[in-house]
Amino acid sequence: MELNDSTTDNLILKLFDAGAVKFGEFTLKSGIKSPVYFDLRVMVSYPEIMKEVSEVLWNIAEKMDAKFDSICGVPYTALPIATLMSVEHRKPMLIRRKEAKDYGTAKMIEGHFEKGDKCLVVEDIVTSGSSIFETSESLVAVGLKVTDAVVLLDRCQGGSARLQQHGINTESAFTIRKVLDVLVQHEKIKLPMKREVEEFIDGNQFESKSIFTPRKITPEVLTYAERAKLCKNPVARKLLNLIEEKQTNLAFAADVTDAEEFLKLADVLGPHICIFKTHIDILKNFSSDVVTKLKALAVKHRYLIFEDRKFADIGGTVKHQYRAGVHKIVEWADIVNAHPVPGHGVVEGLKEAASGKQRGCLLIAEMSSKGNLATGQYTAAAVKMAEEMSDFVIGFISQSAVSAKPYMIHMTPGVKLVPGSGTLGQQYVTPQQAIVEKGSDIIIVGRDIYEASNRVGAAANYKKVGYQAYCARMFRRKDKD
Ligand code: 5BU
Repeated sequence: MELNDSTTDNLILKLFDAGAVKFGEFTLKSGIKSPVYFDLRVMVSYPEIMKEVSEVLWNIAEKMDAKFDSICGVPYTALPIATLMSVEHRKPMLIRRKEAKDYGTAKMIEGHFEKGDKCLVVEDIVTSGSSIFETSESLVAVGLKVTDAVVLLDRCQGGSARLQQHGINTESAFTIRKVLDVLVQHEKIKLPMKREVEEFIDGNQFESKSIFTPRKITPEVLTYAERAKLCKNPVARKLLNLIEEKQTNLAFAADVTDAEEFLKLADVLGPHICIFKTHIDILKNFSSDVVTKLKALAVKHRYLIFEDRKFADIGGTVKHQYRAGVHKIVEWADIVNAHPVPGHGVVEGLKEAASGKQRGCLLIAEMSSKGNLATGQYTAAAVKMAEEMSDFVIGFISQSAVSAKPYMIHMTPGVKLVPGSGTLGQQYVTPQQAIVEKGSDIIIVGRDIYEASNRVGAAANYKKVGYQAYCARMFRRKDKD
């Protein structure tokens, strides 16, 4: 939806003169090298340009006949533009936080709204469409509707088509092709540069099929209890059912070294958790009595025990490590996990050792620590291996829903109410980000609970926030039905 030519040309030239369009070699967020770069953040230094851009975007929304109750700018560049549109036309604005707020609230959207209200998304540039999509997802998660987005510049790389597939109609003031034409016409760039950029655009299209995270589909359309019915493995079934019954998707990482403290936590936190996750080898005073007591507490409070042993050897060795030695893990842990790096044998070895018992295994498909190698093809291979052995493999340790199979359970460590970096490379996301945005099923929380002055209060809060995030995901489903 281009505006009349002279208005568009003028605006493009003003943006060029302000330094918002640059030619050279630039590395984009995706890692791809681009011969052109738009930095529309510089607009904040040019009030007249800002005003003009906001008017242009408002006019586009009017021409689209978009009906909306509020406006939300994709953070950060589009925030001032949305603000101007809101003030000038007296339309309420909403702000989407990039990070959840302080302890306890985990609020992603600021401002007043009613469930079912329609919100117009405003953005400076659309490339893959993922920024608009993410903002829209956060709005939808709290009950808003998003059907329209207005953008200043479309890089013509397939973003609008992808958004359209998700029901978001996106209109731009002008395209990158228009920018090139105007700049050549006004002798700001030469023809070869125009050709180079055009070649880049043609060679860097985002496929409209591989839209965002298709895996989000599964967890979002079924409840935990509905998914329980689809599980072959009885441990997975039990876990999904008890999550729904106890209304908690919190796994507690019991990383304390004293057995007495460990058992105390297993008792007092019991009502708030679905899983008690152990690193049994860090206990300085381990005895078989500890696990006998832990098992009794797990029955009393109805949670499962997950020994985070991360097996990573050949099948024959992990079989012994699982059932023998001091800890005899197979005797008491409902769930264990393994690195897929040795190949199928690691799972086969564990499965043999668990024969005759109700046990489940998680594969580590992604890790929370900075610089870890479990990414891309490695993650994809982990998913394939798990799906091939789904009688014993019940899911993943991952940062997102890596499998679309409804019987696969995703557990995410590195969770805190305030996201950021921890010590020794640990990285944190919020429960909202893990469950709503990344489509995970269970949050794993350690130090934010055992280091709290009120441990039970902290666990109760995580229980509430984690389950609310799941409910927000389900609300979105109902909205779509
Ligand atoms: P924290 O205190 O909430 O950072 O504890 C996280 C727990 O999850 C801790 O027991 C780790 O060993 C475990 N963990 C993790 O943090 N990141 C991973 O990728 C995997 C496990 Br796998």
